[in-house]
Amino acid sequence: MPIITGPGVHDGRERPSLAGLDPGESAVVGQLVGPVSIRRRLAEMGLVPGVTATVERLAPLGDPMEIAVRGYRLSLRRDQAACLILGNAAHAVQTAEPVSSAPAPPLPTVREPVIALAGNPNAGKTTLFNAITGMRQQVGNYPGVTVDRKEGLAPLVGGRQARIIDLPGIYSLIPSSPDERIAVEVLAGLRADTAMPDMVLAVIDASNLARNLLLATQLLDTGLPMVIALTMVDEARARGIPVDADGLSARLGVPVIPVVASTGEGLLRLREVIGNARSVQSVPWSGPVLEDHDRIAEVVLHQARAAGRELSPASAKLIAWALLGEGDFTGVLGLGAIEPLIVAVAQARARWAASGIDPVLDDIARRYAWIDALLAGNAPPARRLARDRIDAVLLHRVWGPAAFALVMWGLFVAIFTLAAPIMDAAEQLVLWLGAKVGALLPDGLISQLWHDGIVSGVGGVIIFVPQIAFMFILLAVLDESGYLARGAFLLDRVLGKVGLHGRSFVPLLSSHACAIPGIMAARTIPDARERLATMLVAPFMSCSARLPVYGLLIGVFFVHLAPWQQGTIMAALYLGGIVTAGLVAWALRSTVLRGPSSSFLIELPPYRLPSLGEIARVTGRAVRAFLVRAGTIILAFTVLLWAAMTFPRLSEDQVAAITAATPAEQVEPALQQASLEHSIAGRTGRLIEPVIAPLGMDWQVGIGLIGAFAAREVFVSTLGVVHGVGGDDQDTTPLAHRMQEAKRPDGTPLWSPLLAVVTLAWFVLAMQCLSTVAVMVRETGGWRWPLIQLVGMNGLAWFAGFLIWQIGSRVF
Ligand SMILES: Nc1nc2c(ncn2[C@@H]2O[C@H](COP(=O)(O)OP(=O)(O)OP(=O)(O)O)[C@@H](O)[C@H]2O)c(=O)[nH]1
Ligand SMILES: [Mg+2]
Repeated sequence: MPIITGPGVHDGRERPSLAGLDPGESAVVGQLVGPVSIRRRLAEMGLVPGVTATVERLAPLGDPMEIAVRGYRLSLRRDQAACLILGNAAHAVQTAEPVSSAPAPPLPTVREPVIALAGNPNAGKTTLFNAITGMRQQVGNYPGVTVDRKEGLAPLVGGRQARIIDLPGIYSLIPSSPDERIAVEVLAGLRADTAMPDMVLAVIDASNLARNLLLATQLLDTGLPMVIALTMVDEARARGIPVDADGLSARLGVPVIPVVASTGEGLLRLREVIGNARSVQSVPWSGPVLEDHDRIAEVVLHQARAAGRELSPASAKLIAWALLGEGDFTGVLGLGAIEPLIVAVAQARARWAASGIDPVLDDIARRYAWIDALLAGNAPPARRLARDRIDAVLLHRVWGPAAFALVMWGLFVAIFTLAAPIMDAAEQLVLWLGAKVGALLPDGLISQLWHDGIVSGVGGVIIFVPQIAFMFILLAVLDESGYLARGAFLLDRVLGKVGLHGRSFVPLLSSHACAIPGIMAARTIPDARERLATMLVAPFMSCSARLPVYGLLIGVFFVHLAPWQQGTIMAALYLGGIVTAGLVAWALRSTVLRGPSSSFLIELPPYRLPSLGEIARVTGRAVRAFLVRAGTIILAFTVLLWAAMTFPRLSEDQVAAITAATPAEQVEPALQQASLEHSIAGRTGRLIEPVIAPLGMDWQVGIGLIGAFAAREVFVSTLGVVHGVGGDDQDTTPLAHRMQEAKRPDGTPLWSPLLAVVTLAWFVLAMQCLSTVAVMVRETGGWRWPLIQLVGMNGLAWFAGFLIWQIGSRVF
């Protein structure tokens, strides 16, 4: 279908655009040009003709740029800013005629009513969701934290309950990325996993009213019963922005309740009012485009009915919007013969073309004109707060990147140095407890399992809790402060060079905690190829499951270094993953995933003081998850591996033969070695030894590598068992010492710093996590890319290990 580009088609002459302004300069937008998807998003963000925008600063590499518009900050690339032609626009002048509405039908009583939370990204939806449902979903101060629908129950007045659905943030009802699509599909009742909402609780950020109200006008158009929760009123007050909920309610035709979800203010009122939702009868911003929308919605309803499906008028409207916005919901609907729909859409487009209407701008500009009229008079320029000035340093041309490097390096050094003393204490505690409990156990297999399997294995993993906790505390501070969006701004150019996207920053950074949420966060990337490339390289980021492995090997082989030096090695490992990810992304994007880079628009939210409660919750959740992992999967595999390393046992004849053939003082180690080799695990290790021998690894390390496929931490617990099996039951030497004493058959030490480096390289690069594979299958909709990723990453890990060992063992 042809795309109507409207009156703003570039005429070839250079016209001054926003891209040409210097920092500090302001100008009025006169016209929007360029591809329809970019024009639409710019307009949705409030950049319609007649609006004044100020260039705040350029990113250190000259691109993207940060602008201030309608009282908030937006980062966009210069080629997008070039779509904003400057000039004096004759824009529609509106009066703020009120919306006419009527009480919505009462919420259903035979079942739980379904209430969807819809609003702009970062408007506080999840904070509100958590406050009314008592759940603990992740919140964070950047747009795009929630990328999936989440359900919870909330009490209504009168003892009933409602099913509340938290959604990803949307700027408009025409989605442009997978997360936004989920939100629109839920609102339209098009998802099998979610019932059609009975009403919408629109979440509107009071400190950023104009842009948030755009979505409110669209939600009202759907006719869905609605109540508005006006969030962040505390912040609006601090900035001197008036909060006139009653005035808004009178004009918007629906109840508007001011709330501060983080403190609970206004929640009681909200619960009382939820039953009084209203739906719209007619709207004052209607124009030719909206009228055509309604006409097409009629056709959709009719088509659906013909195909034997009863749609609600709201769904039909949302589908009509999607159709006009180049989205395609007909596949989901299974509408069968959709010819009448195609005709209706084509006719509407022809009408707009004939009368010179740009469908995108016409509709959005009408809405903004109404909103501007509504806010006129009560919108003094928002007061800047002291914290708004932090960006002068953090986004500075020179200090910005320096601060970024310092923040990232500091993150890893802090994890290492702050956690070290606590870890030492934890290790002592584990050994002490192990010995105390062990003393109560009868000698024999049970005692062996306790010491070699559980204390060395699981205990060896658990002592890394402090590091995991520090990692999550620091990441939560970054999340909550608003710095992450700045990271995307600073790195967009660099990421663009390797074919990724500024928005890849958050998925990649959060993959340092765990690749699974990281891969899901890639849903906020609009372009399919950029998104896939981001997901494919995300597991190169060192996740927290690698921490115990890094920590163990650094602690054993670089123990003579100062803590800050050990922290730097740790940072280098993380950096190794990041650099590899960049190279692989670049290779993918210049071959199989070749394609243009998409647009990059991200809101830079105001800095917020991280709430201690939230940090404690995030960290608590991570530590609990780690302990649960240690107590379940790691424990189970450790025990399994212990059994595999213990059985079958040597026969008495074999023991006698070895005893006879070995000098008396070496009988004990020789027996240990022989029994391990004789076990199932030993034989399996032997089986894979030829594959890993070129990497300097022997079968004992091989057992660990196999264990790591269950969970990476199992490597540590397996080594604990490998180097502990058959030892003295009361042996309480830490794993580190036992590793240093382990020998190869020729009597040379098994572990050397070089082998440690090879193993570290393996863990940086290898894809060992089956849960990540499962998430990749879900997110990419098939097995192809996950398999390519699995084989590719492990191949790369092997090759890197091979090079390091072969070169290293010749040089040293
Ligand atoms: N001052 C203040 N901050 C709030 C309020 N509600 C939420 N926040 C903060 O605003 C930020 C965004 O909150 P979220 O609840 O994650 O926003 P969201 O709408 O779910 O965002 P997405 O999931 O990205 O769409 C977080 O830093 C919250 O702590 C509020 O009423 N007042
Ligand atoms: Mg959210």
